[in-house]
Amino acid sequence: MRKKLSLFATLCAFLLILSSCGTKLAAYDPKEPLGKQINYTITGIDAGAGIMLSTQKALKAYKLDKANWQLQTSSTAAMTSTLGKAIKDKRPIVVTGWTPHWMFTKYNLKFLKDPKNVYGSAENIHTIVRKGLKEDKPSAYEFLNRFNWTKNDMSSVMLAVNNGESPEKAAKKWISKNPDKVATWTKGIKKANGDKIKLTYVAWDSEIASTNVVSEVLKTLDYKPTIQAMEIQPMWASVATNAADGMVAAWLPNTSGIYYKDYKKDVEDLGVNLKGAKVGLAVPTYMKNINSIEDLK
Ligand code: PBE
Repeated sequence: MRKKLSLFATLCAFLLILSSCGTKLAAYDPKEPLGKQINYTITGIDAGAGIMLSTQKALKAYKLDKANWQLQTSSTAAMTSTLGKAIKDKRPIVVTGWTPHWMFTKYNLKFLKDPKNVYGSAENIHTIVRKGLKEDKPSAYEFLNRFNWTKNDMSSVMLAVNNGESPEKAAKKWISKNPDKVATWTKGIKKANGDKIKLTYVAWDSEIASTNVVSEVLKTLDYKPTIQAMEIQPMWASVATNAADGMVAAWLPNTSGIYYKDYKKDVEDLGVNLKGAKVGLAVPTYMKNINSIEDLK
């Protein structure tokens, strides 16, 4: 009798787990309203990121806030992990997405149309340095001024890191495979005799890639670079107050726009280092009937 009872209990527990998993892991159902299926939640990243501020604006502009939609703060790593798991089970999900990023290489994702243009159209990534760098470290200044690469370049470094390579090694490998491009950045520049230089960045995958490549190139110019990850606002402040020499992580005009506005008079903008980046809300392509932010309602 006891044995039978415990067997029964085990069976019940098993069924309970199964059924609770069942409701949690339901695949995307195009016939049901999307909000209900994902708890009216957009999966976001770190709080200060421009894409988070833009998404808050989008919630208002499209009146999604009135329909109980919310933006969940987390981190890039948590967001991409949640995204990967959802895609594995073909579950519905809406994320804050951007390119270049390996999520668009690894998964079939689409940006949602943004008819109210809250996220702006194409963005460029700028290099920002501290005032006085030109006089103090002319070689670094000249290289940073020349530094520019493509979405494909950046994606290939990001993908290598995502596949388990250390950012430093991935950057070194990319440099050794692209000698011509690197030469256009460094040709004729005087070596620096072990001068220290400090770059700051935010640990978004895109900026991990660019900052490590720039740091490795600085080493070939005989600099001793240090790179330090921080949150977005301190990153801008570090360059504005001369605590850091520069950064390559300014997404403009929209995504980093509010920080640019606050700090532009205290920094020097060296212009675009990558053209045609993009920011918005993204969903897996199997969510066929969701194509615009308007469709979330
Ligand atoms: N991002 C990646 C950043 C800029 C680079 C889109 C997550 C943001 O501020 O949103």
